[in-house]
Amino acid sequence: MERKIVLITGATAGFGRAMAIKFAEHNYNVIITGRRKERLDELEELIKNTYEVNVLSLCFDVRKRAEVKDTLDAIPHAWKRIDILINNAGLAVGLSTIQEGDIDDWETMIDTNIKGLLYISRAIMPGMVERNSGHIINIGSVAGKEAYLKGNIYCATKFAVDALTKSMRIDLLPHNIKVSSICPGLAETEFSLVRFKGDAERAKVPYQNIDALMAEDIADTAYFVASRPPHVCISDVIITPTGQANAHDIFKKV
Ligand code: NDP
Ligand code: 8X3
Repeated sequence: MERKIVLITGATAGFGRAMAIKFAEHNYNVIITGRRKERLDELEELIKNTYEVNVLSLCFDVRKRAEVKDTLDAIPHAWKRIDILINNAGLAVGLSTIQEGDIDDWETMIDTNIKGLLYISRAIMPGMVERNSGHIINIGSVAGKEAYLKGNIYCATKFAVDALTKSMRIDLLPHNIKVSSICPGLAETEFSLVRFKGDAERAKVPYQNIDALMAEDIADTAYFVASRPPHVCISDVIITPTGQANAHDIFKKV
């Protein structure tokens, strides 16, 4: 049987990298994307040396509309039939009250988490519609279920991901396309390092005194969601560490 193809945005770190490895382990051909070319090259090498699958690396910035379209339009024919799109690329930048927020940080989050997801999806959805088949998995967050102190714009972008997931599911319903979201809580990746702009000491704090989720937990979940039978669509998964009840309530061991 022909191998299925999964396209994972933001595969140079964290969830995206773990998901690329997980899907390769399950015999998928994987398209990996991100801005850091050396990381893409390293992951491509690792997957090709470990699994008998094909890898296509695409280095681009999801915020750049023309770059997204041109890159995805130019995918080699053999890779065009994308079965699963995982919209994972995203970030939080900064953690401050809304009245003190940095507008450049706001733009980065809105451009990446909302507009980037839309640019990618707009390029991939017509092929899925044409084939009357496909699955889109959007990575949301507990921050898209409840707002939390100083989360403001990041939360708003993840609320938008929630709304877009629901909208996609409705609009794509006649075309046999599954649309799911996975909404993680605290997970130890490069997320905090990016949020705190490279301040490694500050970035450690959220993960102290709690067994946070690991990227592999999200990869397992994504593969579970993707591997249900054709008549089953998992709409939404909220996944947190056992020590976290929701976006606000985190139990730290002392
Ligand atoms: P990481 O920082 O470890 O990974 C983020 C990935 O997104 C990287 O591969 C990065 O690649 C990519 N990315 C960021 N900006 C762009 C861009 N402009 N263009 C292309 N790729 C980009 O974070 P996580 O793995 O934790 O985050 C993945 C997703 O999960 C995000 O959407 C995040 O909001 C969400 N999330 C994270 C949680 C957590 O606690 N970790 C919890 C809930 C949700 P590169 O820099 O190479 O471009
Ligand atoms: C990332 C989880 O709670 O840090 O989306 O916003 S949180």
